[in-house]
Amino acid sequence: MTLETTNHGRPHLLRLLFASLAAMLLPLSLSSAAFADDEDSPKTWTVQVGSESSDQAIQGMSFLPSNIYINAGDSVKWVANSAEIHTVTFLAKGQPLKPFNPFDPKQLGRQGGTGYDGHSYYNSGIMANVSNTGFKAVEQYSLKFTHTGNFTYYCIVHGMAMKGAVHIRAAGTGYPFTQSQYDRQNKKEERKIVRDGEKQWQAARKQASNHKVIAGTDNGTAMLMRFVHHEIVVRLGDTVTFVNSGMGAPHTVTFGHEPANVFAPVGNPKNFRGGNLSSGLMEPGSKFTVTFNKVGEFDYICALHDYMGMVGEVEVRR
Ligand SMILES: [Cu+2]
Repeated sequence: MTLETTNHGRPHLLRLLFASLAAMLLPLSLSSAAFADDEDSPKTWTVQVGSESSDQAIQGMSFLPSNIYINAGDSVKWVANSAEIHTVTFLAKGQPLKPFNPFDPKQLGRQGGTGYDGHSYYNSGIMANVSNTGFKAVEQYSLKFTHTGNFTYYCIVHGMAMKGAVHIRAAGTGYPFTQSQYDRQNKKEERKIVRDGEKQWQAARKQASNHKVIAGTDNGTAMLMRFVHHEIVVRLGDTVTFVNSGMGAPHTVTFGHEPANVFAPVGNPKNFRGGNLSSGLMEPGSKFTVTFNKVGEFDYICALHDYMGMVGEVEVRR
């Protein structure tokens, strides 16, 4: 698959443009700037959904900021910030958080209105900043908040590993942070996630061999979406173990055609002679062992993350 990069860079350019415009206009508009900061006028706040390294290899399971303090009457706009899919989901009162079901339309698509009522099920649907995820993904989701209180929401793809909260106070309350303070903190968080991902990548390289492939790893926040090593060479009749050494994200090892249901295993891994073979969903900590009984070069993918570059090859020699 080719990577969709159409939108990359554009928001940044726009921000630069606005920043320079603002700098030019600033001396003329001090009074109106003060007026715009009036805490009685409703504001729209922005929360980033996910984060990633520029090559998409490292993905973050975070809402940034994870806690946002707003006033009744304000809105929150969530913006997709990664190729990895996420959701913004407020569960109904008493509704349990269940494992992600990629066939449930109530999880995949938008649910609920544009104003949060404080107790019903609201869902953004699948969010991503690219269009080749295999899902119908949206880039933005907004809700207006009129009830005061503290409301937790989840990404139902990543469950307990990825949650955030909106804290709504009475209209007119002073805000503890400005949007630019949140944004600065977000940038720090994003850099930390990339650093953590790179450390995991280095550790994976040390653990990996020609007979052991690390099929993704994560620390519950930073995820590595790569096979390590992505190219290996083995002898005819050798066995290779693929290990998901993470704690939050599932992956697959899929040779041949991508099955319609990537969650179900396909083929016999004890005797692989080319063609279709798939691990099914590899939960964190699980292994998939394949014996290669045919000479050749065999490409495989993670059916969930191939569009961000999670692909590999096994070369089998006599
Ligand atoms: Cu994967």
